Amino acid sequence: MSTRRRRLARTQSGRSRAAQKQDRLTLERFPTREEVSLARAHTATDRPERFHGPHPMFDHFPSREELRSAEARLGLVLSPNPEITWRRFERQLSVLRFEAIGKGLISSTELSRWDLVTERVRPWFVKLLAALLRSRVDHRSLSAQARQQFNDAVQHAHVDGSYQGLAAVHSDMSHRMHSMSGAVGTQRFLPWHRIYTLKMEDLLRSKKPGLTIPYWNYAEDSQRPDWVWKPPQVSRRTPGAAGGSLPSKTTVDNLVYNTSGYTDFTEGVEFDAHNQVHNWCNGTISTPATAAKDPIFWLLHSNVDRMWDLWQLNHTGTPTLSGADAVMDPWTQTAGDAEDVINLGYSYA
Ligand SMILES: [Cu+2]
Repeated sequence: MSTRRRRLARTQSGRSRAAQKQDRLTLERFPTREEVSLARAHTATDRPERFHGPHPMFDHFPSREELRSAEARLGLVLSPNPEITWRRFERQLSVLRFEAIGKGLISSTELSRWDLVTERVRPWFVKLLAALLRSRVDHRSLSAQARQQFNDAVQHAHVDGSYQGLAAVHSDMSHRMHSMSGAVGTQRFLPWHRIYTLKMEDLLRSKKPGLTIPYWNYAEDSQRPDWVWKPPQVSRRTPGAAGGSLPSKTTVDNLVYNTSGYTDFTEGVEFDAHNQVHNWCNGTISTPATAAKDPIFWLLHSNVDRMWDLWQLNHTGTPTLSGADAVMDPWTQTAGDAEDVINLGYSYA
């Protein structure tokens, strides 16, 4: 035994049992062989307190969705790496290809077609996985810590003025992003607000990597999400006291599942499941020019965007826009760019 080890052993034996226990079980550095065997001899009876303490992220067993969304918010890489996952999938495809040839389902002259499809699927598959890792969740499923993260990000963006800069875009009605600007506004409402919400999410992610804007599913959740930080000068008065209403689940389900044309759908959403909600909230968020100053705006629009995404999964139909009308100014993205959330890099849980 080296002098150093002997000194260590002597020091340890002279200390209280509790202190020794602390020492050998501290994981702040790599343990020696002796420390490990000493700790092993005791693990059965006296596991250290730290293993019984609360988990830093969960106070209950998380569902798959909770775990995924926590990972996405924290920007952790516990989830599959999209490229590696593609390679696994590709390997499986080669097995299928081999089987298909063996069973005579495809001839060797048709193999190039198979490979073409595989090549076309690849970039979309990688995007899908990345988008699943940037998933927007129901705000009710956020932990206290996740809510704090969201509010911290909003406050940081408020301190440097970037929040106000982006919120001010909504006061410029020359962007024609509502039906109150006419027929073009009706067509632009959904794609414009999709890009707008994504710009805010990008801004907040620059403050807190991994964060996403949660949605407020107001058809099934009649509480205004007042946990969201309220900037100074923003007013929130009694919900419903100045008119407006929250849509029922039946109204929203009818819009999402039983409304076939894009124009009918977007008008239904804008008037019955958006304008009324803004007004019901009662305060800064109820006036188009100031609405985005209240950060609840983003939870409301995350939900509007989610309804469109759901509709898109069940229907065909796109905004009728061309030329400058199709450009989501002041940004360069077009209505076409805004069509698919997976293409934009996020998804809804
Ligand atoms: Cu709105």
